Amino acid sequence: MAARIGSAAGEAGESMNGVLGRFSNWRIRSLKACATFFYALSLLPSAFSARPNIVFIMADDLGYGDLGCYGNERVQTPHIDALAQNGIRFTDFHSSGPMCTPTRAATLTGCYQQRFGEKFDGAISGVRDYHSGLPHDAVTIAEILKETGYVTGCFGKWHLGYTPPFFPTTQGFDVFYGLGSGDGDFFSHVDRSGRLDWWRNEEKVVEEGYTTALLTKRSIEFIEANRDRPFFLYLPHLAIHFPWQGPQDPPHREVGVSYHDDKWGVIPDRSNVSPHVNAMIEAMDQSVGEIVTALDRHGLQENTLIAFTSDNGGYLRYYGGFENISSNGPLKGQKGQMYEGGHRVPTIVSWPNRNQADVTSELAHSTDWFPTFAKLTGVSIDDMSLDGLDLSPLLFRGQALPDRDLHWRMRGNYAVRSGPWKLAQQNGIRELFNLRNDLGETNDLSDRHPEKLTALQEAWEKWNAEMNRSAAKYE
Ligand SMILES: [Ca+2]
Repeated sequence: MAARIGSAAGEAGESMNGVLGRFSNWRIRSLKACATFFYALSLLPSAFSARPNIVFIMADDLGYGDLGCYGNERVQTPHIDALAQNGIRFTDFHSSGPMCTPTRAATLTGCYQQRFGEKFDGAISGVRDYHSGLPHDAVTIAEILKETGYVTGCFGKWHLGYTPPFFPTTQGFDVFYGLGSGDGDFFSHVDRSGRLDWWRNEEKVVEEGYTTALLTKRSIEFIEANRDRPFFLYLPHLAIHFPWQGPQDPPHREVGVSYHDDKWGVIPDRSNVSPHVNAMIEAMDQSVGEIVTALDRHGLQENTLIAFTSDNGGYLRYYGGFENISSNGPLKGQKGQMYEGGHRVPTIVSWPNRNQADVTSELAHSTDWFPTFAKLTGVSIDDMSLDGLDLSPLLFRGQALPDRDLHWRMRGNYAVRSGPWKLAQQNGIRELFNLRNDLGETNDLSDRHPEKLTALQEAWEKWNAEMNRSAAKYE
């Protein structure tokens, strides 16, 4: 079944490549001038009817152990678990950064975020970076899908620019609904700096409702409005980022007040944040269930790939006495760190009858989404230089992925992964681990394997130099 379906996806690709091949040397940006032509092209049903819809759900700060299908017994996630049961669940998938902005930049561009400058090592700030964002000449997966006939929508947390013109609408999305910043009150939609941060395209809107529910409602409206044409739905939930507010928790923020020192919500018992977080997870799971139901209601499940991932690992604790927040399962460390708990994330890909249910230990990464979605939708990216790998041979034919090294860097901390080996430098302490028998990164092997340590350090420095060269034009 998987091979036949892989072939079906390939057929869609061939028909598209036949159409698009003539333009393979064009810069994606120059294709914008041909929008009218491509719109006309998109009306040709025979060439496009087989192109799958993509629903790409990204949770925020969801840890490796925060879902039932990843071993969590304190929280109920039946809808996400069902996705995993029918799809492919990754056990070795990594966010490109241990924080929000970096992973989003890499996910949407297929390139390491460091290529866009050191600013993208960590989260862009609503104080320091309010009037900047992802460079406009970065090419996003939304742009290439939009320009080849997809309708594209971003419903959720952007965090690649706080305000227009650094919004999704200038990065390939036909529609944007949600928040520009890194966190907002789930009820009042006020950001950390005390600004109303709730948008429809490039206009601020006042709207009541719980963020997760609002994003779900608008996403379903988008699915329904575009059920007869290929769509790309990017749903980057704010959940489970702070403020830690479940649907039954109270609003916290008001316009005009700074929350930089009070950003967590109303948490009566700081030693146990998990009841709030678990309610947020369960609301997000409910959202996944509603999305799947909507697809089913319109007969779209057979032609829709759903991907679910997280932008970084979970917080276990936070300064100010907050404890017992997320779960990273057996992993060491948390959001913001170079240990596995910072960047190994839950990830599921489900396409009913197209991929065989499986759990895979193949190594995969945020930058892989772009080439994977391009391949699935038949868009040639041969002339683009991307850092990610097309995952479709794994997803649809069960093939192993090629070996490759992965790299991380954030504000002086860094890591590199090569096979089972990992070098991690966190807070000036450099260690070497073998994840095959030490997933929890407890046993530093630097002294026993100095040659491996040196090799990984050299590989990382080579990568780092390449990133800095690439980023020079943005600095
Ligand atoms: Ca995050």
